[in-house]
Amino acid sequence: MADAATQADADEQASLARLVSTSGERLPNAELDPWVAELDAAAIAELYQDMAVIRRLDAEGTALQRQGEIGLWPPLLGQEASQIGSARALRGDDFVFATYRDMGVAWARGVRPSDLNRVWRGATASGWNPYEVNMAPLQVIIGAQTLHATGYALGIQNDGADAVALTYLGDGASSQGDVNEALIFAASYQAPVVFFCQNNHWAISEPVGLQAHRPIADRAPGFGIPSMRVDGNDVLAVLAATRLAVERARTGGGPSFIEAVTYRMGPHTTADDPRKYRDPADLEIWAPRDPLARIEALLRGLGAFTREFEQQVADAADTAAAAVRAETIAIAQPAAHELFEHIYAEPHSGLARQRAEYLRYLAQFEEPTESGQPSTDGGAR
Ligand SMILES: Cc1ncc(C[n+]2csc(CCOP(=O)(O)OP(=O)(O)O)c2C)c(N)n1
Ligand SMILES: [Mg+2]
Repeated sequence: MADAATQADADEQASLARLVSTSGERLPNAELDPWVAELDAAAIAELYQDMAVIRRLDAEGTALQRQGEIGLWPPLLGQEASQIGSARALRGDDFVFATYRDMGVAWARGVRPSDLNRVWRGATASGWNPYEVNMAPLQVIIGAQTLHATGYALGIQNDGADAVALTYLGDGASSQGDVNEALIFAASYQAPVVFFCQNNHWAISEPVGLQAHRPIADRAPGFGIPSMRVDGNDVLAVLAATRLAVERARTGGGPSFIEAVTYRMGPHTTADDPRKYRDPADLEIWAPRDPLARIEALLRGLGAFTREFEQQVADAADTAAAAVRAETIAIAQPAAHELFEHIYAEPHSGLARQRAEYLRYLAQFEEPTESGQPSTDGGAR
């Protein structure tokens, strides 16, 4: 990094709310401490295990893509604390609207990891029933999910319920019109929604500094929404900040915005090669800020990172990885006509025509059957 960039990085790090240092020291923070006061070593160990399991599932995702079992994988490496700390702040009846990179959030909500891969394998448009886990399908249209979350939060408000909507967005998404509209509506109606921005410093190949000449968190007060900037690699700080924001929303205090400052250690997706646009020295700066290493150090200090615990974590990661692999490989390709199902709630003639045309088209490529006619099941396999 050039001197100016090194200074900017140091200033940014110094500006973040943090509860655990990179060497595992528990740091005091008057605003955040009360929100994690009840966490004992066992609870912190659970957060660690979650992070270790999703790191392993993430590596498995990349491997499955490289082996041709899924079409694409967007790695979350480096963002484990942001995803686990925020998702673990929620109640079961809260509702999550997240993005393609948020496999760790889905894990924390109880989504089966292979259900994500049903989408990445091209077998379905939505891998799970959103109402079973209170989490919408992962959104690929940048920023769209923030509007869904605000709309859902308005519904909660209308019902007089005390659930909260939590939506995830990236640093790049913060420039999107949808996100700005979602913020305006959330503020106007004081909707119970929390905006959780994972600033991982990149929007594909564009560095965050290009679009954010000030911290992204600073934008929210302009909408009348309180915001906080936390160390996104510190799972305790993320958990505390999200609990604070969720409680505010739950008790009628309206929306909040959290900027979790983290770093995308891998490529944008398996279709990207970051060596083309980023200095590998950046990774050396971020590696010592690893979200797992600091919690391991904290737990060691508490005498809780025992050999048995290490083995338990390794077993949990192995089990999850083996399951996602076996289940993903077993996902069958659906029949082509299924593409036309679940698009509209009710059938209509335009859709029926397209479906018939598509099946006729596919039928040209099929071997004739005994009757001499190609089968028209759309190639179910
Ligand atoms: C509306 C829209 N525009 C453009 C894209 C292409 N696109 C995919 S990912 C991405 C960058 C998003 O960056 P960020 O919001 O920081 O999220 P990250 O990938 O870093 O998690 C873009 C522009 C898209 N998917 N949707
Ligand atoms: Mg980003």
